[in-house]
Amino acid sequence: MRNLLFLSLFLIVSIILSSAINFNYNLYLNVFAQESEVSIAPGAGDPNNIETFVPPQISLSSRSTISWTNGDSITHTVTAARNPEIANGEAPFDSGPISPGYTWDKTFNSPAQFDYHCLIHPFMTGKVVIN
Ligand SMILES: [Cu+2]
Repeated sequence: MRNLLFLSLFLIVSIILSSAINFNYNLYLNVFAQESEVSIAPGAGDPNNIETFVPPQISLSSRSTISWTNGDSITHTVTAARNPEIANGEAPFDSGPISPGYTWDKTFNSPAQFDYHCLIHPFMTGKVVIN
C-alpha cells in the first residue's frame, strides 16, 4: 500500500514536471521568434520620394515574420530578386499586389538574404537578412 502511494506520487510529480518543461520550451521558441514591420511610405511610388520601404533593410533571426503594410494611396508589391545572394531553403517571394492599407506577411524559417523591390515601381528597393 505504501509503495503504491509512492508510485502514484512519483507519477503525479513526473507529469507536472514534464508539462512545466514543455511550457518553458514553447516559451523559449516564442521568445526567439521575431515579428517585424516594414511600412511602405506614403508617396513611395513617386521616383522623387526618398522613402519607399521603411526601414529599407531589416535583419532578423530565423523563425521571423515580417509584415509589410502599404501606407501609400496606390498598389505596390514586395518581390524578391530573381537571384538571391543566399537562400538556404527559402524560395524567392512575391506578395502580389498589396492594395492601399493592406498588409502582407511572410515567415522566414532559414537563414537567407534577399534583395527585393516593387514590381510596379522597380526603383523601390529593400533588403531582408535572416541570420
Ligand atoms: Cu510600388
